Amino acid sequence: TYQPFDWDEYLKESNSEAAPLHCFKQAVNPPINDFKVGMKLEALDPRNVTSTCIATVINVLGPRLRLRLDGSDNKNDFWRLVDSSEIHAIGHCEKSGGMLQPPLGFRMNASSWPMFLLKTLNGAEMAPAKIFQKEPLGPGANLFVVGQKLEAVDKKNPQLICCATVGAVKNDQIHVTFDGWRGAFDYWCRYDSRDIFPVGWCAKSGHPMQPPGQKNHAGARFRMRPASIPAPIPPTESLEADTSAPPPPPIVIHIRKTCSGGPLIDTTQ
Ligand code: MLY
Repeated sequence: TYQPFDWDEYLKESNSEAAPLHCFKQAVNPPINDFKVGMKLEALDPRNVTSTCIATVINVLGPRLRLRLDGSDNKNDFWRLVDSSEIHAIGHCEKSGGMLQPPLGFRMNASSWPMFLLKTLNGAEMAPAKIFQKEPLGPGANLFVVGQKLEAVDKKNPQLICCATVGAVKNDQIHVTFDGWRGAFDYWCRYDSRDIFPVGWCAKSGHPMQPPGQKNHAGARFRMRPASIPAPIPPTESLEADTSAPPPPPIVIHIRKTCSGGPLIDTTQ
């Protein structure tokens, strides 16, 4: 059975606080996801945000959609919340005086776009306008404080939402650091990014959450350990020189004379 991550326990053990709800541009209650795999919609091309393209829902996870631009490849999928301002029902672009564009990297000749569009939309299942949700307003200023915990999209593995900490705050940006991952996945983003969520958002929305990694001391301290195995001794106690103990005996290494010990071993002695 799926056990949700115990944030209360983690906040206590790490002696830290959750960033308050009002810091985030997220709905107080995560939006309902009525989208189905295969539905088509309009989305801004993430690689060329001046273009509105046709996208297909490839996957759904909690209130998020995995999207693929029609006419593009399967290597550039992206995730959007159902209350993203970057997705709309088919027809929205034309109603607002725009024209649907081929995605960046359209796999056919540009001249075949009008016919491709026609064939793509013919008989397609289009996501109804009523299942799109209005984007929340969000805070008017950066209210984050260094050390606060949050849940954040791992931009290198964007299907994942993970345990994270505000590592730094600068003007309208925050540095998102992933607990237990030694900085390899950290990034800066605006305080009103749609990729950051309050503690408990995943559990509330039915989205999986990645617990802290175990690749640094912070992660290791919170790793689940059976009660039968004693806690490791902190390095300050185990590695510091103990002047009361006698010096250890010299180490003797025996090497057979017929063997080569390498350039640093003198076998003539
Ligand atoms: N298999 C990948 C996943 C890394 C995920 C890191 N996130 C959770 C911050 C790896 O180990 O590199």
